[in-house]
Amino acid sequence: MAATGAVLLVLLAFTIGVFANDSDMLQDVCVADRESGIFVNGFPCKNISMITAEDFFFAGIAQPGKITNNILGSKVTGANVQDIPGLNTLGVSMARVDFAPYGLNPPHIHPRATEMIFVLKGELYVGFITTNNKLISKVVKIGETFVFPRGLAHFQKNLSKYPTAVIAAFNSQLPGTQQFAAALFTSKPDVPNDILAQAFNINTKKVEMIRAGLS
Ligand SMILES: *[C@@H]1O[C@H](CO)[C@@H](O)[C@H](O)[C@H]1NC(C)=O
Ligand SMILES: *[C@@H]1O[C@H](CO)[C@@H](O)[C@H](O)[C@H]1NC(C)=O
Ligand SMILES: CC(=O)N[C@H]1CO[C@H](CO)[C@@H](O)[C@@H]1O
Repeated sequence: MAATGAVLLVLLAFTIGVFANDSDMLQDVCVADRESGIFVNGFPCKNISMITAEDFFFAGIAQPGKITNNILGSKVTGANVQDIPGLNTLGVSMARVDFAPYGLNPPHIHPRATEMIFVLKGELYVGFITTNNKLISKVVKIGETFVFPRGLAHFQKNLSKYPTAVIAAFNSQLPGTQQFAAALFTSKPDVPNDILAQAFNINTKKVEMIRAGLS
């Protein structure tokens, strides 16, 4: 019985380890045809005779992103399959994050990817939290890298006196992002106040205060 359990556990770990990534490609390229109106896992392919270098090119992370959220003071600029159709089925993407003074990229997860950051400039306090609620954190500086394992809560905060930015790499064409504060307090329709009050052990007035502060 114990042996069967162990085998099942190993199989489960194996399955998660091996299959927890974007699907393998079955051809050279499958440039996303976002006008097709067909919904599949990923995007259908453009006619290969119609593809060009532009399908594989993006200049959008060459320059700092414009920071418009003054509470958080950070801006994420994606470079994923929504920006680069040639990434469809390739299982990788990037992003750039720019930080205002004391700017924060707030706690969030990427359901489909591990993330590796490279500090372009400045100094950041970064961390992730394991499923045992252990915080793994570090101050990282220009030229240094840090890894946020797939699906775990993580954040980055600008600490330095200098302009701060990171480049992020992901093992998914579209890693997806879910910010905890936004997901819980600004969803449409609302998560009921009593659910949040009970979850955070606060009263519903405080739930409404948090909601108001975020929207
Ligand atoms: C792909 O494009 C080529 C060139 O325009 C065309 O000859 C061919 O019929 C197209 N294939 C399909 C399946 O539409
Ligand atoms: C963070 O970066 C901005 C520029 O994006 C810079 O002006 C600011 O001084 C930095 N913040 C801190 C706390 O050093
Ligand atoms: C590196 C890796 O884990 N690759 C796997 C990704 O997922 C596909 C199935 O979708 C596997 O075939 C790969 O081995």
